[in-house]
Amino acid sequence: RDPKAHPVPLLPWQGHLPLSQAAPSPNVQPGLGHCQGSRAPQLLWAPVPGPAHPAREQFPVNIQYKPMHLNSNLNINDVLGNYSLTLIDALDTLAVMGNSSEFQKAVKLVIDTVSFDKDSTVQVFEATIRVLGSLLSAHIIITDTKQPFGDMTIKDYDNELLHLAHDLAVRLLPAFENTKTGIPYPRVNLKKGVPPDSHNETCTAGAGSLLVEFGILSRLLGDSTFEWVARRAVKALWSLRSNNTGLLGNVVNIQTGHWVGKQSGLGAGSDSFYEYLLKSYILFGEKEDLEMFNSAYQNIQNHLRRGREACNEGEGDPPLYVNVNMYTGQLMNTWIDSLQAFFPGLQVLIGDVEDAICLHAFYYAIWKRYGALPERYNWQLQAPDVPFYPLRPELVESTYLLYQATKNPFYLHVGMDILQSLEKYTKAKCGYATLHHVVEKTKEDRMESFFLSETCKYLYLLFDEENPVHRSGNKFMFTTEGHVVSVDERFRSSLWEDILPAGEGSLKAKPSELKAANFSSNCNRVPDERRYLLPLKSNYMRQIDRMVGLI
Ligand code: DMJ
Repeated sequence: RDPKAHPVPLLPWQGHLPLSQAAPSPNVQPGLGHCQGSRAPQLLWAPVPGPAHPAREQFPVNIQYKPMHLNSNLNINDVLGNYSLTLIDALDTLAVMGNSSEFQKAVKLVIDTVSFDKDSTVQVFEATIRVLGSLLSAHIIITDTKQPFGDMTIKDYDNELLHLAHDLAVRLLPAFENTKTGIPYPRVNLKKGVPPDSHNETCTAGAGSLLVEFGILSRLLGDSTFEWVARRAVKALWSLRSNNTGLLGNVVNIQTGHWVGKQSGLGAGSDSFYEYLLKSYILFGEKEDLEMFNSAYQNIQNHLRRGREACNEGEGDPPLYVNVNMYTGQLMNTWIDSLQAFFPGLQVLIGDVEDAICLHAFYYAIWKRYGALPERYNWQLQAPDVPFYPLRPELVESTYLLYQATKNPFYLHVGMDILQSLEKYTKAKCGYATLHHVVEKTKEDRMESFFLSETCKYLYLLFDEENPVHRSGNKFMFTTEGHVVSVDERFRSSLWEDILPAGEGSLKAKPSELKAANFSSNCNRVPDERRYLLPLKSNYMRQIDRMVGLI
């Protein structure tokens, strides 16, 4: 890293920053998607009793199933979509767990009951990662000639899940029309297209992390349309980065290209944008994705990372990634959010394991303090800014990937700790419930679909050493919603050169090029002799524990 890029004054960790210098936390609760919005603190409708049905969503506390058109809370409906979200999002979790009978049953239910021909307005991003991604993942599993998860084939399967995925993606396409920048509208009505009163503002993650799912669909169908629109959105966002810092903001106007939200960070509104630059490269091998990722990673290191240079050596505060102004690199606030806990996992994928260890340790300390991760934690005040925990997976995802990279049993211990807190604080009569408040441990009658598609899957895989996902000969990648897709030759050859940079369409980057610009080695592995030592030296661990008020 370039030390000049973040010159000394490191973060005034222990409350020395006068409050007047720190932007106050906005008086809104972040929504559950990537993009923030207002969010009702509690569900506003009374549960309606009814039998379980795939078109109804599960409510863990009151054991009732509700058709989703009963309420008018847009922030909830536009994620749930009234299309059996939980059932669809959980499909490949059943396969990864080797439960072929339940997988086959669930796939048949989806084929028999799910339709996207609905007057339902959904978030393009959420529909893509939760629904499109899961349908594609399940389709790939069903049609895999090797059947690595056991017999997941479906009798008389006629590509129905691929057709459903195609149908959904076509219904999302209007979001990419009539936008001057090519950056899509955030919401679309599945029957009527973009609603007339639609916002022109969207968040970076929501608009710029569609390429993995859209690219897979394009490559399976041999139709470049989907990849083309998703790639155009990524490039449009990329072209809007600051000339000064190279950073992107978190909210942009899709017509003018002006940044409405100038906060640059790794959490809500931004996270999966970076994740998908790298994962698109891993899957499709297109060099331009890697180049964008490497440059973004370097800018993140230069402007967002504070604290000492090395995780496990030297003096100073523990490394942390903060929220800064995209144009100046100046600190914008003193909170980090729970979504950012995915970042150590991404660092593992590029081989920056040492740095991943530190950030992960910080989030784990917060988990230990509350038995959950508050949606936003204020590191200056040592307290949650936004106290709910909707069963998010990011910490366990990073824990799993760090365990795979280091095989250090410490990460099994972390996983056990997370599992026990989930059992203790979130278990409800029929499922697991969102924590309304991590200190008070009050529950909300809501179980997000990513609990089954990600949180449970990563926890399961952490302890299932022999899982087919880990067996050599199999190569899988997880989408941002935790859906497994095989890293397959099929996805590395596109039939089109025209949508890729001139002359480079067929140029695939070599694995050796997968190297963030400033690394000293490509795969910065933790040496074997450290396997049974704490991944982070105990004095540094204690330093973090003190910083989050644990000791
Ligand atoms: C998931 O839907 C995905 O992981 C997304 O990229 C980020 N947020 C949620 C889970 O917290």
